[in-house]
Amino acid sequence: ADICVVGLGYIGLPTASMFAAQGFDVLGVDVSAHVVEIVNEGKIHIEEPGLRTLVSAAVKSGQLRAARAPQPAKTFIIAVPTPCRVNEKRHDDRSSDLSYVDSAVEAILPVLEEGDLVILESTSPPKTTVERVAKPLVEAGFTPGEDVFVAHCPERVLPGHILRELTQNDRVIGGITMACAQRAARLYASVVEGQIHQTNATTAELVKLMENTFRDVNIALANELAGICDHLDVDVTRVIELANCHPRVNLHQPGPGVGGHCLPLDPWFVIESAPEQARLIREARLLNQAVPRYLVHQIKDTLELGNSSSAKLAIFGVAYKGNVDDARESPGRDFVELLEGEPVDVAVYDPHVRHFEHELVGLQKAVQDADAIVITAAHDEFKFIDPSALIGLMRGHHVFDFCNLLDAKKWRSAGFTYVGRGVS
Ligand code: SAJ
Repeated sequence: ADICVVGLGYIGLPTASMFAAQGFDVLGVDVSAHVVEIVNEGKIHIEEPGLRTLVSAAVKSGQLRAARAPQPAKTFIIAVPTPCRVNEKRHDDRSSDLSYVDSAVEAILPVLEEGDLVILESTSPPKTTVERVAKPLVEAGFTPGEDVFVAHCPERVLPGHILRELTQNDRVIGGITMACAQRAARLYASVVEGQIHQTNATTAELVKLMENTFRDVNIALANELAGICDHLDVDVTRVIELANCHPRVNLHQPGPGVGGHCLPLDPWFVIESAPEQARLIREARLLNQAVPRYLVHQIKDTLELGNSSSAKLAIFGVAYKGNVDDARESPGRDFVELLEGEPVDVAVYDPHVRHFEHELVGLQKAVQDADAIVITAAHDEFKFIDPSALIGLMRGHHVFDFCNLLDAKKWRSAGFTYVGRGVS
């Protein structure tokens, strides 16, 4: 094959099919027999707009096929998960788990030949490319930059827009040596329309991590501001709107917490690599992590929920953000888990999510006899709900709009007590 992509998940499969669509002969590798079978049938196992058509065309044309182990190829692209787990010793700390990267490198080594290029696309802690990719190759007798080429090219696409962003975004390419960066840059230049920036591997790792850390720290600032506004009885939305009229200010939006597979994890890779230096990043991460707990308290205080009284809450939205179907690492999930320890009945409604541990119910059933509606994901559908059609079904009349998504006036005039995020 021209290219062997190891890991056929949210990044690997779109990447493999993009190269295949450009005429490369691509082999996709996954340890899961199920994934290999599905892809070979021209189908997909993940949701992403446009991906089904692309994969099906690539498989039909013979440019893309899947297997469970790598085969000889000129280029290997590693796109495996790099999870971050709660530290056993310090529970408010997390540590990276690079075992999938290690196994990918181990699987590639037996088929690696002189002149080949190995690229790590997975988001990784600083120095991973040097220590976990290049080093094993050196130990196997290769000399990176001379007889093999090693680079880090982090993916930077937004779920829901992956196919467009794969080709249009700029790419940062970090080589173990300059020759490595140049080799990888040539490959991406043939499929990417955005600019290609070359640097060294550790810089590229930190660039990717800091993009998401920038977002996380800024959201923490917005979440802190929401708390300040609660305290001062000022409307946070108005503060942000007016402050952002300044040409050099861009306050982010507060919300029910920060979810997804990137923002809640990537800052930990930076913290882990420089714990003494990364103090603000750590503080911001812990602040964002604590938001659901703070808001559950706010609900309990407002509804005057003691240990003896009980209530029914309708949680709207357990996806990690608006208009996606992905409920892993989501603030809504944190709310459901936190409320499990309270004397409340929880009903979950989400028009996008299909798989969730807690039972998912329809809108009517969720609000039936409920005391409050709690918005924890900014799905567009919620904006079109008619509050006057719901209030009669409910026992109470509270709405906690933690995404500041709803039209407060409309809900108030329908008889609801509206509480927004940093807006009371
Ligand atoms: N959020 C806020 N307030 C905001 C913006 C977002 O509370 O002002 C919350 C969202 O509701 C969500 C979380 O942050 O819970 C993350 O959402 P997101 O849209 O910021 O990011 P992701 O995780 O979907 O994708 C990010 C993107 N990174 C950046 O925009 C810098 C994407 O480009 C990356 O490729 C992706 O992470 C990744 O894979 O690293």
